Amino acid sequence: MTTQPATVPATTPAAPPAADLVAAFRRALAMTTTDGREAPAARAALRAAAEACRGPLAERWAATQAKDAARGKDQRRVHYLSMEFLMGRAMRNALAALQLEPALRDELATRGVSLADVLESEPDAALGNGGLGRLAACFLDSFAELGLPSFGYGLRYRYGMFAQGLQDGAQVERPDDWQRDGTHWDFERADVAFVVGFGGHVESDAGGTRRWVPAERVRARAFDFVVPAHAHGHVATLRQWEASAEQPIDFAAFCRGDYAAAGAAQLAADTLNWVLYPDDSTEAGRTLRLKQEAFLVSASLQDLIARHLAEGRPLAELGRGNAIHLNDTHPALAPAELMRLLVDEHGLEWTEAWAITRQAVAYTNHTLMPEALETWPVAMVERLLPRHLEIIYRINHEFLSDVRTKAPGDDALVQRVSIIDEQHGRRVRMAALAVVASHQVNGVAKLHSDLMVETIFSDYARLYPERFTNVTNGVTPRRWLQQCNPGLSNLLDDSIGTGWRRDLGQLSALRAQAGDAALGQRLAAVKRANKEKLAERIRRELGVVVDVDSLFDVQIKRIHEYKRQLLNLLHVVARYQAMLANPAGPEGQGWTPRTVVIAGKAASAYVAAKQIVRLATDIGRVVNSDPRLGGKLKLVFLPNYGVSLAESIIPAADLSEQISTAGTEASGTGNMKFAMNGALTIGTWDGANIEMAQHIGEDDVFVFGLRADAVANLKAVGYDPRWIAAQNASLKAVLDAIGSGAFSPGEPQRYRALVDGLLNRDTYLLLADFADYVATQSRVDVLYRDPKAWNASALRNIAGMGFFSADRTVAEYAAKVWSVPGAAKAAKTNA
Ligand code: 26Q
Repeated sequence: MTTQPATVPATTPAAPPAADLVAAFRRALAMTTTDGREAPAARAALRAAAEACRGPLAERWAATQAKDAARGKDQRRVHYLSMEFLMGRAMRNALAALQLEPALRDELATRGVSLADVLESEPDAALGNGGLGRLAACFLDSFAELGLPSFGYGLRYRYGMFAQGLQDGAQVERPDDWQRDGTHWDFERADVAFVVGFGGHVESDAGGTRRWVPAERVRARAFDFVVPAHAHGHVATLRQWEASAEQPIDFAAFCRGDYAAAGAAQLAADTLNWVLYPDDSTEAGRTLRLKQEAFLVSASLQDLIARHLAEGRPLAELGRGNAIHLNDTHPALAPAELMRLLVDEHGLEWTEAWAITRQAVAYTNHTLMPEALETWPVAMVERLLPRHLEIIYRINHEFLSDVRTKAPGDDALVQRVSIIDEQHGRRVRMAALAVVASHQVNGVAKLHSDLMVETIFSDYARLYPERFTNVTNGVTPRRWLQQCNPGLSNLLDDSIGTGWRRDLGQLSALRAQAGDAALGQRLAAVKRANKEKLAERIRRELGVVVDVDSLFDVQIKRIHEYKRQLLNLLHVVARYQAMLANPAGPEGQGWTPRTVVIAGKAASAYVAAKQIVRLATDIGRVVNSDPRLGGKLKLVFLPNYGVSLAESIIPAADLSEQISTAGTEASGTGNMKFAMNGALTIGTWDGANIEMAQHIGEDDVFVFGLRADAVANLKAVGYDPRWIAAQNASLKAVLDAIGSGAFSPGEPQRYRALVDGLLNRDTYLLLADFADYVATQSRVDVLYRDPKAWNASALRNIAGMGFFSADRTVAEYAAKVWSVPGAAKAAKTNA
């Protein structure tokens, strides 16, 4: 399958002459450094280099907007609303897109600075928690590459995801001051600003029109983060809103000398942009979170309508000309706000406005966990957004009368599907609002989409089956292969040509060469070089020396019980004990040396997740210093996981751990990044692991554990973890060791509750899957000892990953969810 862009011809833009860049770089450097004779610090060089890229990026942005506007009435723009965009660094991507890397490298060299150091000095824009935020960032990259008329919309958080440190092995959180040196990549649009209201009351005017009179008014100012394509001059835009008070200071209060009162409105506005909320928000933060969501939605939709009208198109065509996509329910106030703008502000009839809204809105669900589905107390919505609540009530009223027509007399159904939950103290169910307002609702991998309509959305799916669909996730091959793994990229160019960079489906050509031992050895050499770099980083950051020839076994992702980092740790302890008990190894074959790498952040309020982090560091301390192992087992926890750490770990991984309880991981996207970089996967039959196994070939994936239906059955008949532990001597020894303080001698009870939780409940069935997991890890060991077979399998893994490009994912959304003209045909001819 190929994934050529739907709308943009594959032309290479005239790259700006390198000499221009160098001149601009020198000018910018002269303005930022105090002493022109000394080698600039990496950060000063970074700023100057970014400054030099801004001109060409701005030109591309203007050309893209002009081209999109000129498409006229057949055009459909996509508006991707997300509370999170986990962009990471931008410099390397900009240099690649503008083809300026060699010139900058040379210029820096003359000043005694290495490009690598400059790139490393860039802070991550970590404006997201995890997969959902990174997916949004990958989509922007594909929007650019596909030339899709689009805007990403988000908030310009002052502090992103917290920085994670370790103190005595436990996680500590520090603010992530990613803007401390200023921001390099965004363009303030002084002419783009809207007022967003909160609180107040609703009145009726003489004609009966409802009008909201907010008590608080905040200005939303636009900052555009520009994401360039590589193969042509198109750019994508991430428009991030920053709040400021309409009246930044209360002058009367200032003159009275009451400075706190004078600045109160600005402070209230500032808090809107203050921090990105983690996924387990505390009660205290919830009001602010709801305000953030409303702020994003209102500013973005006002911007959308203004652009539509400025292009001379009538409001009646708003739904035809614009797709509004909800990245999970976080922006699910959008349909209510759009109705308010269309009916109250622009005078449309309710029915017409609703038709427009339904035509525009679509929603992606990213989780099946019922406890993770967002709801807001009606009282809170009424206080902050009184008019929106009225609108939600009316949407619900009309929806429920449709339900009553379809299922007369089924009051229980009406209660279950209502947008207002009356059972838990009256709350607005954001997922219900999103489903009711959307023309398409999708999950992010086949299994997830199937389970979505069988479980959380089963009632809605029976009422409106045509609304539900699947679009399997993908990742951008530019960042996750080309840029993070230049060694492998060159090898691919040599063996299958360079076309894979825009059309990842071409990776399949590698399959025919998978048996080529020489190619396998070249792949292994690339991997080894990447492992050396990672080993050096581990030594530098943690002081732990790891064997570059050992199997690098990696699990990096948010720390969550369902992702089962703890199962990974149980295996490490089991292996440790087995190595001590039997130094000769299984069947006298010796132990395959392993380096287990774990990284990930635990939400600050998530006690169990933080315990897992601490246990990982505790086990690592004991194992890494035990001389009896001869260095054949190491466990390292790398702190402060984020996009750039992932870019350095993934290319160095031999084995990718994707071990969630089947049915819990909606998709996963890290799994894709690893396989693309030639790691083999050990994983459950969950999320996108399943489709990966189907594309790669099941023989080349280490699948283990209960499947989703078996998990559900086991829970239904009654699961007894204690019985499992009693049957398995090795498992029992592992739990005894952890629970009795073998890894926390200073505090023997530290993990008692964690172990008791496993024995008493084991919500995520770690014990049920333990034996199969350990046995499967032994098969991994055996294959690793046969480099020829391992390399061939790694090549087949890469060959199977063409489908998992975000370019394919976005093309699929464009065709079947966003109805972008031409996209369906392009997707079909390219399928
Ligand atoms: C909710 C309410 C209040 C505050 C925060 C939140 C919140 C924030 C973030 C809820 C959920 C999230 C993040 C979810 C997420 O990242 N999901 C992941 O999405 C990926 C992309 O589709 C999937 O690959 C992962 O399987 C899924 O876990």
